[in-house]
This record gives sequence, C-alpha cells and structure tokens, in this order.
Amino acid sequence: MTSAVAAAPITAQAFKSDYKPIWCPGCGDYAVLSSFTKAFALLDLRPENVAVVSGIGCSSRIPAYTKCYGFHGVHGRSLAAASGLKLARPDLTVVVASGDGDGYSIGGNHFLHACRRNVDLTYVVMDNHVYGMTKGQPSPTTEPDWDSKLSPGGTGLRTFHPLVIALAAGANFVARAFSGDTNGTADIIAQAVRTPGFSFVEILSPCVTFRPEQREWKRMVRPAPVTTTDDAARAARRIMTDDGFNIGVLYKGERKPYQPSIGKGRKQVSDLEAGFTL
Ligand SMILES: Cc1ncc(C[n+]2csc(CCOP(=O)(O)OP(=O)(O)O)c2C)c(N)n1
Ligand code: SF4
Repeated sequence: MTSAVAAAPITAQAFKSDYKPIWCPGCGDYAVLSSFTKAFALLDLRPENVAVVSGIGCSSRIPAYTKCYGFHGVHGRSLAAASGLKLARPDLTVVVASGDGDGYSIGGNHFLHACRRNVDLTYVVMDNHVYGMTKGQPSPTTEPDWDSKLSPGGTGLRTFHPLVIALAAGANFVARAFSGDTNGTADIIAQAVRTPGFSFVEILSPCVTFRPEQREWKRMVRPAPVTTTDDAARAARRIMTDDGFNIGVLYKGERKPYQPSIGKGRKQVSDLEAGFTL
C-alpha cells in the first residue's frame, strides 16, 4: 500500500545563504532581506527558480545573502542586466535590488526606460535618502535642508519623486513599504512578483549610521488611507500630495508585459554562443 505524503511547505530560511550580512547593526536592510525570503516562501518558489540582481551599495549586497541565483553588477546598471536576463530566461522570477543612489542617480535613466519597457521584473529600491556605502553623501531623495559635513546647510535641491516618475514612465505596479514591517513588506513584494510587467516597490529602509533620525520612521509610517487604484493619474495625484509615509500598493495597472517577438529570425542562446567561438 502506498500513502501520498504531502511535501512540507518551503520556508523563508531555505532562501538564506550561509553568508553573514555585514550591514551596520540596526540597518533597515536586514529586515528587507527577511522580507525577500518570506516573499519567496509565500510564493512557493524554489531558490533555483529565482534570480536576485543588484547594482552597488549597501542595499545591493542582498543577492549574496540569498541562495537564489545572484548577480551583483556595476553601479546603477542592475535593470539593464535584469531585463536581459528575464528576456533570455522568462521562466525565472527576477527581482532587482537597488538603493536610492544606485537606482535614481547613476541608474536613473535605466529606471525610466525599464518602466516604459514593462519587462516582467520586480524592482525593489531600499530608500534611505543617502549614499550609505560611500559614507553619507546626499542622494536624489535627500531632503534639501539636510545638513551634513558633506553638504553643509543642505543641498537646497528639490527631491526626486520616484513613485510619480515610475507612474509617468509606465510602471505597472507601484507600492511603498517600510522595512520595519517585515510581513507587510513581504506581502507587497509577493504581490509585485505576481503582477505581470514592471513592478516597482520603494522600501523606506533606515540608514542608522548616516541618518540616525530615520529611526523615527517607525512612528511616522501608516497604511495608506486609500485603496489601490488602476487609474495612474489618480494614483499620481494621491502620491504627490501625501507626506511620503503612506504604505501600501498605490497603483496596479493592466499593461501587457513586454514580450520579444518570436519569429523566424529569433536566435537561440546556442546560436549566439557559436558566433563567439574562436
Ligand atoms: C561608477 C561608480 N561610481 C561611483 C561608485 C561609488 N559608489 C558605490 S556605492 C555608491 C552609492 C550607493 O548609495 P545607495 O544606492 O543609496 O545605496 P546604500 O549604500 O545607501 O544602500 C557610490 C556612489 C561606484 N561604485 N561606481
Ligand atoms: S551605512 Fe547605512 S545603509 Fe550602509 S549598512 Fe550601515 S546603516 Fe545600512
């Protein structure tokens, strides 16, 4: 007699690598890593079915701390690598990790065009309003009056508005999360992965070393008082008039993801490799 034994559900732990993160004690990115692995377990994925792609920065260390395929690329270029990977391997779940310096400054152009192309990716930006890894320079999301040794009196520059820019450029899913809410953030990442097309999740993730005042974010965040909309103009108006601390899925659209045309001229990876044979 045979008895069917149900497989045990996969756990978040199964996605964690043996490398010990070297972030500063208290950095928000520890909790984001935990939300990544919880989201993968919620989605019932397997490490070999997921690729985590990043650029450079403290936040971009995440791939090494998971057991998934990882690509720790060059500064600001994670979306270019991830788009190519997803088009070549549509079977993989591709999640991209970035920071506000990596993703909105040097990587700003890639951000716009990734939204426009709508390749089926999930783009997670850990926003701490500072360049953490390079010791505290102002980033595109730094407040204009943030006074520091490197920007005495503040930069005086208006901040970049990533969520509204993502909407205007065509992202299909736009959400804001807070690292301290690991389960809520895992749920948002899971929703982002499930939504076809380019999904953008901005996670407020404090840099306790260069912006210790961000420890207060845990008292400032709140669930968004509105439900998700599929109207990009309405979402943009809401986001432009909130104070930046409303958490939740703020926009979910219906755009068809980009699919490369499959025709006679399409080459297989083996054909391309043959072209490089010496
Ligand atoms: C082409 C290039 N320019 C500059 C740098 C230096 N650099 C490394 S990380 C970084 C900023 C990272 O800031 P952010 O993306 O906000 O990440 P965080 O460290 O705060 O997580 C910079 C400017 C680099 N590695 N490569
Ligand atoms: S410098 Fe900031 S962002 Fe980098 S690990 Fe330390 S607390 Fe985290």
